[in-house]
Order: sequence, then C-alpha cells, then structure tokens
Amino acid sequence: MSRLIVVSNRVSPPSGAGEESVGGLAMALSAALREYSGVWFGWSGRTTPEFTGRLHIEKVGGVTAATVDLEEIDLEEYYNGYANKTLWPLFHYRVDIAAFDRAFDQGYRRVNRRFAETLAPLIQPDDIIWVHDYHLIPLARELRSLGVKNRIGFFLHIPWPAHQVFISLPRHRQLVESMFDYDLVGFQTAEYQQAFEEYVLNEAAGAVVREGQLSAFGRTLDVGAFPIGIDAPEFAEMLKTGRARRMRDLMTACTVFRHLIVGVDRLDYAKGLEERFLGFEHFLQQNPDLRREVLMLQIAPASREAVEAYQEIRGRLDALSGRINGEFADVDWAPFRYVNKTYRRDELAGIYGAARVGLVTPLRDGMNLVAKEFVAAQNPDDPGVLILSRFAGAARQMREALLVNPNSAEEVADALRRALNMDRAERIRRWRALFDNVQREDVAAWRDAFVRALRGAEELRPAMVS
Ligand code: GDG
Repeated sequence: MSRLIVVSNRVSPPSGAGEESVGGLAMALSAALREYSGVWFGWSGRTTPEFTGRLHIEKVGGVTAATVDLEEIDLEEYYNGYANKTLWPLFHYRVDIAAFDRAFDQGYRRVNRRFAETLAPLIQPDDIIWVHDYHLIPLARELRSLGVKNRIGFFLHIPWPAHQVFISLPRHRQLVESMFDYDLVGFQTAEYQQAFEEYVLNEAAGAVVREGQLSAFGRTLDVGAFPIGIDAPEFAEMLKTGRARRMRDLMTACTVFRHLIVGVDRLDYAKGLEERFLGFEHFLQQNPDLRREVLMLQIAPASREAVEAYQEIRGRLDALSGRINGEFADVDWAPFRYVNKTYRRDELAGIYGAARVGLVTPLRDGMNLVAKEFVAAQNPDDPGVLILSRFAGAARQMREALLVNPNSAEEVADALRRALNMDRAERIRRWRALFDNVQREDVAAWRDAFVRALRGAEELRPAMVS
C-alpha cells in the first residue's frame, strides 16, 4: 500500500489541544496527519553552520517526522527572504513592500534543491508526495531532476493573485513552469484557480485540455479548488474540555452586561488589523448608545519577527490601540483589549464561545481558519455573528456571514452595529447554515479530496508507514 509523504517548510506534528504552534498550515496538517499515518518532511527549525543533509527521524502521535537543519544564510534568503519578503507580500497584493532581490531567489532555489536531495532517498516507488505552500513551489522540479517519478501534488495555502499582480514578480514564468512538474496543483478557491489559468493561457501560451486540466511548457497539469477546513470533530471535543469551559466562563464573567467582539490573528499586515482597529474606532464614534455595551478583544501573537514589515506593523498597532482606549475609556471601563500573547487552542475555543461577534477582516487571505473555528465554537441556542472580509477565501463558502470590505471603516462599523442588534432567530438561521458548511467541508474532506485527486481514480486508503 502506498504511503503519503507530506512536505512543508516547518514540521509540527500533532501534540494535542495544548499545542501552541500558531498558523493555519500547521493546524491543518497536524489534523490531516493525525488520521493518516504518514511521513512529514521539512525543516527542523534549527540552523547549523554548514548544511549536512542529516535527517532527524522522530515518531510523534502516529506521524513520522523527518526533518533537516538549514544554514543561517538559508533562513535569511529562503524563509525570511524569498518566501516572506517576496512571495508572501506579492501574493497578498502588497507589491509595494515585496522585495525583489536576486540573492533571495538563489537562496530559495538552493533550499528547494537541498530539500529534494535529502528527501529523494526516502521515497519508495509507490509513495505519493504532497507538497505544501509557497516556500516549496519548485520542489517537484528538483525532485524530477533527481529522477523521482512518483505522483507529486502541490497545495497553495495562500491566494493566487490576479494576473497583473503576479507578473510583477521577476522571473514569474520560471516559477510557473516549475509548477508543471507536479501532477496536481490545488488552490483554496475557484477564483485563485481561475487566476492561475488566466496566467497560463495568457503568458505561457497554454491551453485548457479539459475542465481541470491545463497544458503548457510541453506538459499537462491537473488543477482544482480544494477549500481547506478545520478538524471539526476534534474542535467539538475540545469545546467540552474543562479548560475551554473555564475560559468561556471567565470571559463571560468579565464581560457581564457587555458583548464580546473577538479577533484572533497572527500579527500580519495581510490580516487587516490596522483597518479593523480603525473600523472599531469608527463604530465607537458613531454609536454612543452602544459604546458601553461592548468589549473588543484582539489576540495577535507575534509572527515572523525577523521581517521588518512585521516589526513596523506591531508599532503602529500598539499606538492605535492606545489611542482608542485613550479616546473612549472611562475610570470604570475600557472598550479595547489588545494582547500579543499566544493562547492554548482549547482556551481560544472557550474565548470564541463567549463572543457575540467574531471579527475576521483580512485584506487578503487564502482561506482563514479562524472564521471556521469561531462558527464551530458557538452555542447553537444563542450563537454569535461572524463578520467576514470579502477578501478571505472563506467568504466563498460562508455566504451567511456579514460580508464586509475590510478597507472601509464605515462598512466594518455598520456590520458591528447590525451584528449587535441582530435578533436571535436571524443569528440562529445564519449560524446553522455556516455551521453545516464548517462540519461538512472540514479538514478530512479537504485531505481526502486532494489525495483522491492526486492518486487519480485509485480508492483512497489510509497510508501506512513501514
Ligand atoms: C495560512 C493562510 C489559510 C492564532 N492565534 C493563536 C492560534 N492561532 C491559530 C488559529 C488558526 C491559525 O492559527 C491561523 O490560521 P489562518 O487560516 O487564520 O491563517 P494563516 O496562519 O495565515 O494560515 C490561510 C491557512 O494557511 C490554512 O490553509 O486558511 O489563509 O494564510 O488555527 O486558531 N493558535 C494558538 N494560539 C494563538 O494565540 N494555539
């Protein structure tokens, strides 16, 4: 029986609800691999003075983790450089802050080659390989050059940008050409898939062979939309834990007579935190009658602190949150709590459960799992309201949320007012539809659909590790 080999930049095997690894990809892959015994390959998180290619193999929670150390310069040029200073901003429409540096490009290719060289000896003839995210786009090309013939799939967790934005990337054609070494490329939404197809047709003289199959560069490639979800059964179990309940009760107690508005995001400019804070400020200005009835809690654990754009946004958010409280707080009351701590997942579940409004307003987001976690945590008899950005991939599935343009403080403020005034019947009706979707299109459905498509028509069976 064939094994599933998952490859991503970082490897963080499942370790339960207390796990503090922040980020959608880590959450989704831990959940997917928890069911599926498989091999998870990637960077160990450690650096060594010289690259050795030595593998560290560890078995954690039913998953074999195979990791490799990188050099400091790799981290600078590949991870902090090409991945997070070039591709991440560009794919989130921030061409203005994307860095185009030849050294980053070279580092990116070098690390992809190093990954391929370390991984190739582990691969058995009928394994299937599933590569994740923008850090590793050229990995299949490197594996093929080493003679790997296995089926290899790629899933992009972030948006695929519109044609005009994508072509701002120097050597964009080379990057897309390398994608044609995969058998299957998956996107979060049909919109991103279409943007990719548009590029292939217009810039690479490609053609649509049939729906979901493209040809270009003398090869054919299957493409599809596979919207990622949360681990719905695990989340439901987590809500029943003592910690989740205690956190919900604590939050309910400290917001007595007030409604909790909650946001939870990695501290990232793509998450629209500044715009969200301004939207909340506008809401307070426009709604003196509701001011004392709300408390907004924004949890934003720091991320990618080595990248300057992340240090800058942190400073701006500190100033803005201080200004909002300075403007509106009273001796016995403050409207805003902004915390940079990382919480346990079960505690987050409790916090979502106590909230009347989930405010999820990224400027661009591949999917956004927080929106789905918020919905999963609601009390069916008295659910909260989800306010969701139109520019999150999740907006495609979550039509019953209050959809907003995150750039507009007015729209955010109006949606907040509407959510707070929404009667229980409408809240239940909207939540029911959202919840059904979160349950149905969960992480297991995502994994199975992708693996099935990658295997072709072959029956899906859990992979075994020898
Ligand atoms: C990428 C794409 C796509 C947040 N704070 C804490 C914490 N988190 C967890 C959340 C959620 C995850 O991190 C964030 O997931 P998102 O999906 O919102 O965003 P990205 O990290 O940007 O993920 C995204 C995703 O990949 C999956 O494909 O949806 O569009 O950008 O699970 O709960 N977790 C803990 N403590 C925190 O303080 N433990």
